[in-house]
Amino acid sequence: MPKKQVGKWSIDYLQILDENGKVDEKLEPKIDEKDLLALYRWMVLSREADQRMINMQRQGRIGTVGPSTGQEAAHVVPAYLLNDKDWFVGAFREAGARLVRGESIAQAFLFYNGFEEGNKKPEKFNTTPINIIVASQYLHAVGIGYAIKYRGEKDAAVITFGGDGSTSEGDFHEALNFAGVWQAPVVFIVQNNQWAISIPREKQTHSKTLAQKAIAYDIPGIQVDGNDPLAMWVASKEALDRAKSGGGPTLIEAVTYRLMMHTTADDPSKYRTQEEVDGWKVKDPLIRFQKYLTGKGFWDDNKQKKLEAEIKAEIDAAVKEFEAITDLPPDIGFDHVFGTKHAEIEEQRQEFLEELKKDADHA
Ligand SMILES: Cc1ncc(C[n+]2csc(CCOP(=O)(O)OP(=O)(O)O)c2C)c(N)n1
Ligand SMILES: [Mg+2]
Repeated sequence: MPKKQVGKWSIDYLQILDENGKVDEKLEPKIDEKDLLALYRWMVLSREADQRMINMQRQGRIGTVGPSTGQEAAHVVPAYLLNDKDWFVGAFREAGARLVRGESIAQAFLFYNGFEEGNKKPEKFNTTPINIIVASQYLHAVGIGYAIKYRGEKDAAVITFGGDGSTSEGDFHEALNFAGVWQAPVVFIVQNNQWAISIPREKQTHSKTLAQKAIAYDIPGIQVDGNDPLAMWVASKEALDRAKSGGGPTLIEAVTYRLMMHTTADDPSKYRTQEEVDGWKVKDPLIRFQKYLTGKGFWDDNKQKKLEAEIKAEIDAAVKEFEAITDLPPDIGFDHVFGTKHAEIEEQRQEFLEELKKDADHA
């Protein structure tokens, strides 16, 4: 008996605004000037806050930080498209998206200084805290998506984020599988920034794309230029609309690049070349977005200078606000390990406090 073909699959790639700021007019979405300028502002704010946090870490004024510089389009744009009923279930490299979702810069400083208090969410938004456990957020997202569907909530969906490395975790596949089975309203966005600490994308998987992982679960998957805000707008909007109209989940692979270190605790020059980094710098989402806005007559040098001054003042104020918080005891982290007191944790707390005292006595 001859073999029969049971299916045929392919993966599309979407780019609308290229790295030179040239737009494909046939694909260009209609976005109001107000929204375009707001998006650009969030992206610049995210970049500048990132840079300030790196400086502060180097000065010993803040703890370890994982910068999202270079990835702003991939996470700011989808977050901007969410409404108050939607859920944002992030990982740890979506700083700009969290600002869009109402978290303050001072709060981010607090979090990166080791205080769980920085994870307090604005009441207005459905947002889960920063999640460092690679890929586990996808399962939370599917659970929330399932609940939205079960309760019959209207006009609500979940957007969840992870990295290229997260796609090698079982949690990622379990989440995609059940999102497919349940047709849960979940948009999975994988920020493929080419590296998982020192592991390059090529060593992560033999697959040509990460988007094609969707095929196994029979859900739509698309590869998008993640440094192109217009392509991220179109792909995210389409996926959210599908989720909200009963069409189930989508997987978006946002192809981008981590321009800075994994966290301030590592040195990327040990595992990647400057040529590679330089090759991606010209694809920076902020540069091409600025060119696009200028071409539309919405932007000029004066506006840029004014914005930079405004943002610097905003971040300066956040630093002041953060550094004025001096009443959080250094051992407060131990309060949050379990809901109730735990003998072993209390022992560790005592040990920690004794070490601190020794340090202070030697100072
Ligand atoms: C379950 C788990 N394993 C390992 C780690 C340590 N770790 C933190 S980030 C990271 C790499 C993640 O890479 P990727 O998913 O590409 O995200 P990126 O850091 O590039 O944004 C690893 C291995 C962790 N936090 N959780
Ligand atoms: Mg990565």
